[in-house]
Amino acid sequence: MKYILVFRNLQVKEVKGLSWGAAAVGNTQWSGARLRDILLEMGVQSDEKRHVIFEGLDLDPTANPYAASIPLSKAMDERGDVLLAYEMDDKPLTRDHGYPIRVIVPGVVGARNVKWLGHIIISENESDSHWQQRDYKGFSPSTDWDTVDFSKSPAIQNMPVTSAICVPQQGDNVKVDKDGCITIKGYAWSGGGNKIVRVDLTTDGGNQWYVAELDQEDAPAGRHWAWTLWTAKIPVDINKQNEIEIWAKAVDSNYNCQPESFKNIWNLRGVLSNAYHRVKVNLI
Ligand SMILES: Nc1nc2c(c(=O)[nH]1)N[C@H]1C(S)=C(S)[C@@H](COP(=O)(O)O)O[C@H]1N2
Ligand SMILES: [Mo]
Repeated sequence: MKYILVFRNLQVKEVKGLSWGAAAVGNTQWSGARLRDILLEMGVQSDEKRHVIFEGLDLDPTANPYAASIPLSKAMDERGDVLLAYEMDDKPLTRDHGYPIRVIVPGVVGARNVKWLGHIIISENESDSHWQQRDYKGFSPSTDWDTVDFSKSPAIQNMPVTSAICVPQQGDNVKVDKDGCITIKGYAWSGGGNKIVRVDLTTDGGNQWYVAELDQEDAPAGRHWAWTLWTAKIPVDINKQNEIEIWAKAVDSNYNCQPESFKNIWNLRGVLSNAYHRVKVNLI
């Protein structure tokens, strides 16, 4: 089972959050026990109302543990693949990644993947933790810290579709092939187990689009937890311009695609920032 954490930086206006850039991302293989099996063994029955709260053993400065919750229905879903993981890449978890046990909730924002797991609580309510109630929520671009009402937005669970250009990087000098092309590589991912069905690239602000080759796992529909790697060979005309801006956008199996600009999806915490990834490079 694989999962990925995706957060991206905004270059619109400052956020009170973390500047992840396009690189705060991981894709690895997790092994462990299915949470569903453990809960069934304990006689827990699924329903549409309750939640599973996970508490870590780490305490914040006010002595509260890190905590988050997911709907019980996700935990009990046979196709939800929620795991109590004790291995990463066939080795015991490292301390930083949650030794001895962490929760893996594939398709869902990193914040619900509680590390150093201490308690599992079945509850009528979501976790009342700071991270569930007053963080990791989306708002309108016009909502600011004076007007925000965190009770008005749902906690982020499934993440939106996103992609990033990894090669070349911003400011690189890129050698044009003999055949007049450059090669571009990156990743794409969508939350909720949605498959990446296409990645489109442009170097002229969207007049001409090129479709990338995809490299992805052969997962069942709705269980595409891992990232998709992509490669595209794109023709460029070095005589016309020697500085280009490459844009990438991914499309998932719901035919949702990334929004064009960060400006229109800006939010005060800088989360869910899945606009087109843009990289400026020099052709040589
Ligand atoms: N116990 C505990 N679990 C936690 C956190 C934490 O601070 N404490 N941070 C969460 C957040 S916000 C993220 S993005 C992921 C990061 O997991 P990683 O270190 O494996 O990348 O862990 C999550 N689980
Ligand atoms: Mo996070």
